[in-house]
Amino acid sequence: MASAPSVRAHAAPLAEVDPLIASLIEKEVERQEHNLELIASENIASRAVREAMSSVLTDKYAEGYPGKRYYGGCEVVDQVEDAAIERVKALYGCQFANVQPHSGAQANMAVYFAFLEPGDTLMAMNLAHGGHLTHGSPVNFTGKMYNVVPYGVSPESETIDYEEFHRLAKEHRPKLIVSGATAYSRKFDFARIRAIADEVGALHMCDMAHYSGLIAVGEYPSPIPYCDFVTSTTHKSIRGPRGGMILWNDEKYSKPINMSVFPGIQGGPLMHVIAAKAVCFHEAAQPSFKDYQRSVRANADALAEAMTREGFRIVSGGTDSHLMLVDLRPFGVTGKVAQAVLDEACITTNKNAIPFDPEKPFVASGIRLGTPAVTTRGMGPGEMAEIAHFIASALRAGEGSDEISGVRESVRALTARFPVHF
Ligand code: DSN
Repeated sequence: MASAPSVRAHAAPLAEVDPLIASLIEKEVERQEHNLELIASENIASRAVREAMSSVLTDKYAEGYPGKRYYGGCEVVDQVEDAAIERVKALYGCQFANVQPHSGAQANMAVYFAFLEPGDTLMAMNLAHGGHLTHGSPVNFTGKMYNVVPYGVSPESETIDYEEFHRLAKEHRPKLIVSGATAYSRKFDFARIRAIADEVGALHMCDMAHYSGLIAVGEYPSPIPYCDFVTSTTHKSIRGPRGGMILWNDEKYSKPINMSVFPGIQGGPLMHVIAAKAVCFHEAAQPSFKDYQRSVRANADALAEAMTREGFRIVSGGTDSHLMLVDLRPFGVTGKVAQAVLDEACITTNKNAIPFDPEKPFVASGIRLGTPAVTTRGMGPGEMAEIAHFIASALRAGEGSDEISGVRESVRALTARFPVHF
């Protein structure tokens, strides 16, 4: 018997139903193929992760937690969420996990709402020195709700000034200290921060979003043993779907954290995304993921060295992670101009303030570069040297010049050798 017309329409492919959106997705596929993706917070999720994300699990309401839902029919999604929780606990060696936060910002919000009252003191890295919006920026809810004490780097070493950190903690006695950053390439001394937190009676949360892939395989120090709570996104170096998570070890935190996520700040969990998180954690437990993260690190060192040879200054002189901040002042361009010029050359970066930046944040004196996405494509140190040369050539050429089209052709030739989507 033929299907009813409405059922047939429901099964029609995207290109037939919505040619505009289908063609825009196709254009984004093309852009990703031809561009060099150097934004440190981006990566390329696997086909398996994307399949889970586009699955029928998007249809299911499952407010609550496995075994304690507010909806019927959750027997399958319970197993999905349990798998994600068990896998992430094994990956990071922790006792408890909540995989429902829709984003890193919501993971952070859930912890803050669980343990802080409005007006409490929160100490976190200054956004201008590498922190994150949700670490106390005045334009974010954290800056509006809490008494924020920012810590930063020393002007000489451009690494965290722990003596000043210690002094600030003793003076302000924060209720919560946040470690982790979005534009800090060096290692955090989590043990030292734990000791300071203990001395002043503070809780310690690490937002490991940027470093989570490296941490999963021991290529960056783990904050887990030194923190009350660890938050993360799942789409940066860990290479999963866009989303967040919270990890912890002490059972007394389980109820406040879980209640804070749901019903505190979220309703129904995104079960298709949680399934994709489970796939990501499975992939991250494979030996090949360790090889991948080692290459991410090696490529970051190679890129930093090659950029230095090309005449750029790398903030703090190098990197211990997947990212670096590049001071553009030796080239006489701002971050804003550099980002636009590099876009023209099909090199995707983001302008970024450098510590003690004389420019406004929207202009900035630097760009931030990261190696997770180009490493996923299979590029190695040789390609990092080529990329540094392309960046230097593009910035010397300037916007709208003939030379830029030459760089763009070279970028296209390089990206054609390393396809993204097979
Ligand atoms: N916006 C992210 C980044 O680019 O680092 C942080 O959430």
